[in-house]
Order: sequence, then structure tokens, then C-alpha cells
Amino acid sequence: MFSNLKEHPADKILALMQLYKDDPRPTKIDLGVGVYKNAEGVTPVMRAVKAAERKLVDEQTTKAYVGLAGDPAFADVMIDLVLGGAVPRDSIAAAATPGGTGAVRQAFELIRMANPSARVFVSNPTWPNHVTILNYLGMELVEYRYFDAETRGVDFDGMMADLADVRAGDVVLLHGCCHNPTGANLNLTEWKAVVDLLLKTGGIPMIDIAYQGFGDGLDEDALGVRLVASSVPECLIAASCSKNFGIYRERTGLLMAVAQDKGLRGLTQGSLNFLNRQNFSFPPDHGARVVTEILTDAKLRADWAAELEEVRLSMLDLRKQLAAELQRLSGSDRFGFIAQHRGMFSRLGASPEMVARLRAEHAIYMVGDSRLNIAGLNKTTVPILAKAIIDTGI
Ligand code: PLP
Ligand code: TYF
Repeated sequence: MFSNLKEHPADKILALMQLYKDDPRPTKIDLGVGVYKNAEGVTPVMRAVKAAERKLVDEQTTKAYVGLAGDPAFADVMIDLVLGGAVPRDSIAAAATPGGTGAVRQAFELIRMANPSARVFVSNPTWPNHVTILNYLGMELVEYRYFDAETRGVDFDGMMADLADVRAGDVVLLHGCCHNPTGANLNLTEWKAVVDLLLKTGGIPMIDIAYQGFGDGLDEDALGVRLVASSVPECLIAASCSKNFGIYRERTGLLMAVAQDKGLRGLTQGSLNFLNRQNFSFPPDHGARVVTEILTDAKLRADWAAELEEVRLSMLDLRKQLAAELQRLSGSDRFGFIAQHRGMFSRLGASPEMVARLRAEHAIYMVGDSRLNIAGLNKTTVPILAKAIIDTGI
């Protein structure tokens, strides 16, 4: 049987992680996988997470199964964090999932179950797993223009022109904030125009939000998703706690299905529960419980928000420093987009050959599409990267 299996192309981001590990050069710089690292190159356990875990060890009395959709208290706190009261609670069905990836996967399965002929529109480029999971599920995918290779901002005219082809019942996948891999994001005026187009076409938005708090702030990063959820008849939201709580390996996420018609909530909730049961029965609990502890305890919540803000500001500082250094070395403003982008990533717009040269000649690792993880830098390595970028002719 196993001999019938075929090879699968490796995830290029994860493959790069291995290449980096295997590189013996002591000066190597990892700007690959999307994991936050502090100035010492460490991905710390956040203070509030440690405190919540200690509390759980002391106070948790059982590890018996929870429900198929996970702990309802986790759904409540996450709905509040993401949607902030923009939508009535009783119009939302929700299920905990293994990470944001699990939420994306269950959302796609729900779409396929409800409407097998729905096409899913994804930005070009998008997070590679969006594409591979849709392909794996045999769902039709349509790309819409998103990144302007010239300005390194959003090609909003191109995006709107492509989304005009959306038919009623098609799904439009949007990144809630901190677009992966480009770092280029919609402003609120553009979000409003997207909502109007969705209302006109009957397209159903699905929002993947994996970096809330990494861009302009916890509430600011959720403005788009809140606007969409409060404006359209139906939408799906896949939220990840991996980054903003730093609990990557705990696999903590939530899928929300919002419907203005509250009569649909029971049916939708039943389908989310069913999908969880078919795929893994019960979602992971530890990370979800940690998040719930933090968000329901005023002191822990304030400490978490403060540490997250430090993380956000440190990445913004690195962006500004890198843009300034590149301006100094190039004598031009052509790298100003790095300070405009938000989140962990920026797409430089360099060719794969240049990215390969950065790796071979400078031991600088970024994804082949020239996505770099800003958090992989520190004050010392920013000038090294800037010089390598200029030396490589980018
Ligand atoms: N969606 C996007 C756009 C991402 O970049 C990520 C990566 O971390 C995820 C979803 C899901 O992450 P996780 O499954 O680790 O929560
Ligand atoms: O884009 C990234 O780097 C993160 C982490 O299969 C990641 O989203 C990368 C690849 C993958 C899962 C997560």
C-alpha cells in the first residue's frame, strides 16, 4: 500500500528552516519562518502565558474531554477580542480548532459542504497553505491581483477589477491584517469598498486573521474584520492565537461563522461540531484555556497586552531602522515601503536569484519570493542586511 504513495512538494518555508539549521556559518541570519524573535533571537513564552499555565497546573482538577467545539468560554473571549461587540453574540457559531490552520481547513470544508460549486478567491500572493489546502480538498480557486510589484503596496484597482468577477455564493478570502507574505494591507476606505463590492456581487467573505496586535494595535488590526462582519449577511473568520499569544505549538485557533439571520446559528454550529468530530473529535484545550485565563483576568490581560505592544513596537522600530539604513545606502526612497508595511513580513520584490545570492554570499535566509521576517532582525543585523541588499543589487 505505502508504495502507492507519491512524493509531496515540501513547504518552502519549512524547508528553508532546515537549510538554515544546517548552515554552519556563525553569522547566519534567519528571516524565514514567521515566528517572533526578540533581539536575542529567542521566541519567549509570554509572561501572562507562564502565569496562566502556573495557575492551570495548580487549579485544574480534570483533563476530561470538553465539547466538540471546545470550551464555550474560549469562544466568548476570542469573539470579543476579534469582533469587539461589532456583531451580536447570538449571530455567531464558533468552534475551537488546532491553530489558525485548523480554522482555515474547517472553514474550507464548511464552504464545500454548504456549496460544492463555490469558488474561493485568494490574493496573489497568499499564504501557501491556503492554496495547498484548497487544492487538496478539490475546491476551485481563483486568484485576484493584490501586490503592486512597482510600489510594493496593494494593487487595489487590480484587486477590485478581479473581484468584480465574483458570483453570488463564491467566497473571497481576505487577510484580516498583516498580510502574509507581502506586508501590504488595505486601509479602512479600501475595506469599505471591498464590503460594497461583496454586497453587490453576493460574494461571501472569509477572513484569516493570524497577526492581530502585530500591525497597528489590537483594535486597529481588527477594524477590517469588524466592518465586514457587521455589514454582510454571512461571513467566516479564522483566528489564530499562535502569534499574538506566542503559543505556536499549542495549536490554538477559533473558527467563527457569522450570519445576520440568527435562525441559521444552530444549523451552522451543528455543522462546525460535526466537522470537528470527523477530523479530530475534540480540539486541543491547553492553549485555549491559557488564552481564556489571560483574557478573563484583568491583570493578566493588561500584562499580555503590554508585552504584545512591546513586540509590535520592536518590529516597527526595526522597520524604520531598516528603511532609513537603505535610504542612506541607496540615496533613494525606494525602500520606504518597508516602513509602511505592517506585521512580521515584508516582500522586498527581489528575484529568486537575488534571494539565493543573499543566502549563498551573506548567509541571509529569506523565503524565495523575497519575503523577510522583520522579527528575525535586531539593531546589529539591520545594517548587515541593508548592506547585503545593496551589494546584491536589489
Ligand atoms: N494564516 C496565516 C495567514 C498565517 O500566516 C498563519 C501562520 O502562522 C496561519 C494562518 C496559521 O497559523 P497557526 O496554524 O500556527 O495558528
Ligand atoms: O508563514 C509563516 O511563516 C507562518 C508559519 O506550513 C507557518 O505562517 C509556515 C508554514 C506552515 C505553517 C506555518
